[in-house]
Amino acid sequence: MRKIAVIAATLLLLPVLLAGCGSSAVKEENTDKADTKELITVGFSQLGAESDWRNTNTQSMQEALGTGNGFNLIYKNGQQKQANQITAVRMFIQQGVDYIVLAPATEEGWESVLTEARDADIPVILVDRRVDVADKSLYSCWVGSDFELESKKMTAWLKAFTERRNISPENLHIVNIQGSLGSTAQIGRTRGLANAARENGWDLLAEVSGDFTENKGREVMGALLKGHDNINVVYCENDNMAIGAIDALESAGKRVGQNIMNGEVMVVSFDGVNEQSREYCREGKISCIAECNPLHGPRVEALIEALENGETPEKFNYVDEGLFSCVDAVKNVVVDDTEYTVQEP
Ligand code: GZL
Repeated sequence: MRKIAVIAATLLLLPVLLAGCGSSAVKEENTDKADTKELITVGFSQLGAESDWRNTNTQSMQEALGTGNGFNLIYKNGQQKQANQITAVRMFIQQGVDYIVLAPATEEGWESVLTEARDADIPVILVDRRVDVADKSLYSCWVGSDFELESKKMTAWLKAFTERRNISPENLHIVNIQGSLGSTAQIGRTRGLANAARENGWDLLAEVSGDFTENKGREVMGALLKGHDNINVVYCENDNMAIGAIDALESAGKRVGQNIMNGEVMVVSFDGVNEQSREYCREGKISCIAECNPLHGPRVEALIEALENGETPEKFNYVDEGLFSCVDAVKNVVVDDTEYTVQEP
């Protein structure tokens, strides 16, 4: 947008400049223009509003990229549809924004629109989930979570819990209520559980997507209970689905907790943003939450400032995240030689 502003200002001043008589008033005006820092226009394509995590992420971006911080933010909600996001990115290109920030719903199918952005000389910053493109120069940088590490922390917690309670690995009968299929968060959290189940000898009964929403989580849990009578661990790839799943479990007369050898069903989850899920964690209805940090706004602001200063930021920027639980059996876990202390939610 600033590009358009500069060209327009120059064309307006051209007659005066050509006449070789820029009056002091024009000069002062021109000087004034040079002094006022133009707002940086950012087109932000958010994937949707499916969860509390997503809404907190949106709020963080809107606060960091507000006019008070020197930004003109154009926000578009993709309603979890890639086609809507591609339309939004194309609109940003036509508008001539200074930067595009993209939170992609899924990893595949971004080459052509990101190529159009590069051809228009508009830098793209990715937030949260990733895109699967061969040419990594199609985006300047990415900020988000290591989703497989989140899963490794969760499964390390689950392994430590079974060892402290002398539960044989083969007695864990797990269902995975997955996030939106093809999203980086789902891919990493699903892979982490599948690897741990194979390595530890856990019985992974089913993997079904709840699309990161509470209603779908409730619906999927109900269907899983009809198909399996021995479920004792429900691994939910976000809090909203865990809340829906707990509702379905209790409606079916199940007790939710840690006494899984005596009929209770353990629920574990990801995010730690939703207040209801944090309350459930304090009550023990959710046994463990792997934190997923939504506050990417300040990081994106810093990345844009770096790019404005001609710097080359790190390509991949990871946020720090922990583990929440009130189950006293496990105080910390070690993953890839790093110790994570379990915190109260
Ligand atoms: C994770 C993010 C996921 C959250 C869900 O970074 O992509 O999407 O875990 C959200 O709550 O819907």
